[in-house]
Amino acid sequence: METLELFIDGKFVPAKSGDEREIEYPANGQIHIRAAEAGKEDAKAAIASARKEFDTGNWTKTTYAQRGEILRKVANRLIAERDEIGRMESMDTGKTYAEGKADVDDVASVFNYYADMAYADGGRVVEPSMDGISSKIVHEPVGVCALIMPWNYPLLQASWKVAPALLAGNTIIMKPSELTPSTTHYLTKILIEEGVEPGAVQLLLGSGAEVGPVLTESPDVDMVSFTGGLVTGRSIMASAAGTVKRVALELGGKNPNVIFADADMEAAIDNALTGIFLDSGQVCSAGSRLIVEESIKDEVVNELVKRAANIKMGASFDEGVETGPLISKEHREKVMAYVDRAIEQGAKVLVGGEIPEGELAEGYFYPPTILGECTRDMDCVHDESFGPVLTVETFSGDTDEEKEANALEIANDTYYGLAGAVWTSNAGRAERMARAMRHGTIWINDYHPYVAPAEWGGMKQSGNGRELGPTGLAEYQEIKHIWHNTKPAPAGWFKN
Ligand code: TXE
Repeated sequence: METLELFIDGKFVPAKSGDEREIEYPANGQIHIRAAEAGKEDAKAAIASARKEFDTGNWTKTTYAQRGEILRKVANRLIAERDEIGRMESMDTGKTYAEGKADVDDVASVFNYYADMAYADGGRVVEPSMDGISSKIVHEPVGVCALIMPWNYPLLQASWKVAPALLAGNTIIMKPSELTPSTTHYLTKILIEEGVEPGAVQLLLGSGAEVGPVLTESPDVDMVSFTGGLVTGRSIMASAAGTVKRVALELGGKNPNVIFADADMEAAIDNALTGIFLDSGQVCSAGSRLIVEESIKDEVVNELVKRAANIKMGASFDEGVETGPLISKEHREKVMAYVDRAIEQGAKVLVGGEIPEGELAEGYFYPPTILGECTRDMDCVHDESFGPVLTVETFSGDTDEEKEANALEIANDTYYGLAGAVWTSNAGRAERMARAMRHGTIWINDYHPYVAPAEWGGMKQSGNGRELGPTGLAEYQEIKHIWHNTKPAPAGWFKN
């Protein structure tokens, strides 16, 4: 069985300790590949190499145009090898093969977007209105960037960080989730083959708890960009404080999906289903909190329950499968504990909630689950389950203003602020709600789409910073002001 190696100082290498980890296919729990398990010494070697390349290597001497060309070639490779890369993604995550392949398309679009940005992103000239002075703002790389990724969209989350970080001229240390190393490992090969300086890319595989602190505490690492859980995000922010690193965090969400009675009901219900059950709910922007107008609650919930019961779970490559398992046994236990607690606190399981038996019993499957009778004091409406679990709350009001105010209050009653949606045929209401909802992305009459040119990220404890779009590039740039006096003269302040 193949073992994926680390990439340190321009070479694929085993871990110094020789340790390896077995990687499971979550649909049946079988080991399908092995990966080197990096330790602290490997992390230090990766930092030293990335530092050396940044300080004295060739990568920072390349131009934006040259780096953009490399990103374009990477995008072309991804498209050309989409089926195989999609297969790797499905094997590590258990997601359906269709989703695995669709992810690769999205990844290629991110590389293409930042390839285009090579020509769009200039500095700017400042006009100081002083004779002989030229003043300009230039964009420079931040330095050595540690990029730490989660397991739900391994390659996609990597691309949101890798493409802008490399375009800006940084050197990078990638650390995918220990559960899903394959596609980031393969991306490393592609990056090098398509022209990235070998020292500009380092790859650490294995436990974040082991190598993470080495990366986040090192004075030789200038920035950490992290996507993952809130608890880990907090600890990364705290440990980066010692060296005042730049920190970008995307930490998930508890995302409200608000449906008014005047919405297009067929579209609203269908998208509510996709919003929460796509990728078995393991999506940071999952519409996990349904907030529906009281008068249409029964109609909406009955239909959702009926359709949720018919979602076909199964292994990635099986015909007709619509959703896969959860990522791991441990993660499924967390989701089950979340549902148990919800029941304890008074929620009612309307559909799902039981681990499937029969042919799915080998994998880490958990069925689409809907919890009714949820109230705002329950943990389930505030905490992220990161599984296929939808909570239902209602709003009402005697007037339109009251209804909106009530819906809004519930939608904003969360310590997260990543994404949300509003469904209504009233354009004014849609705009009012979208502006007042405190979440980084709001969909009106839609759920889930995103595009590379539009920023992505969270308010409140969903994180800080933005990925994608021009801001996603700015995250990886230092801004420098260069003041050039072409007619130097004594300042004349001190007279003696
Ligand atoms: O994530 P972790 P976990 C949420 C979701 C899930 C919870 C925990 O609610 O149930 O997070 O998931 C690395 N220093 N999201 O435990 O630990 C780790 O190796 C540096 C939301 O799987 O956050 C992996 O590469 N790095 C989310 C990455 O952090 C550390 C996606 C994410 O793992 C580290 C996934 C440390 N001390 C889960 N400890 C989203 N925002 O989309 C771990 N890591």
